Amino acid sequence: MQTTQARHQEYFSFLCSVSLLRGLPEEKLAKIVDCLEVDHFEKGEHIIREGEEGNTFFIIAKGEVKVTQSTEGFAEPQEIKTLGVGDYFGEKALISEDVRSANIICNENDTNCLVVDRDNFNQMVGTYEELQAYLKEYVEELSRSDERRNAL
Ligand code: WNU
Repeated sequence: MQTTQARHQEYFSFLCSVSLLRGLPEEKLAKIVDCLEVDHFEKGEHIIREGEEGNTFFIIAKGEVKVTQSTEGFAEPQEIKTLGVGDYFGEKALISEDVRSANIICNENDTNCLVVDRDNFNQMVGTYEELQAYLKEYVEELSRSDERRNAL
């Protein structure tokens, strides 16, 4: 069995490699590791459903997910992109204080996500202005690309 300390070290090194978090002080990253949960998913499982309320932010530690969205003129949600290790999702509902704006579906068996709840997300982002500004900008860009794509 892996010790708590080894697990801590493993996720700490992983978070250091996540580009979004570059610039956060080490003690901050260590705190995030302390309040992380790890969730496992199998191919085809919904991790996030469009229209649902959401209070969590995810970072992919292993595997792959796809992003789909209901689109005008199509019966089925349309695939927008795939995300892999080191990518993250779920920030939009937290930042825009809105429901989930797309589906996130597991695209590979044994996908692992690190999950941060709203309080910890706010602590992680809130105390770091550059990160907050970057995400806010990114979320606005997502809303514009949703419109261009005629997302419902
Ligand atoms: C997109 N439109 C919308 C992605 C992940 C992180 C960043 C892009 Cl900074 P949520 C559904 C999630 C949403 C986003 C993610 O899906 N998403 C998109 C789009 O074109 N959402 N509306 N592309 S991947 C991605 C940028 O994280 O957050 O909480 O749940 O609405």
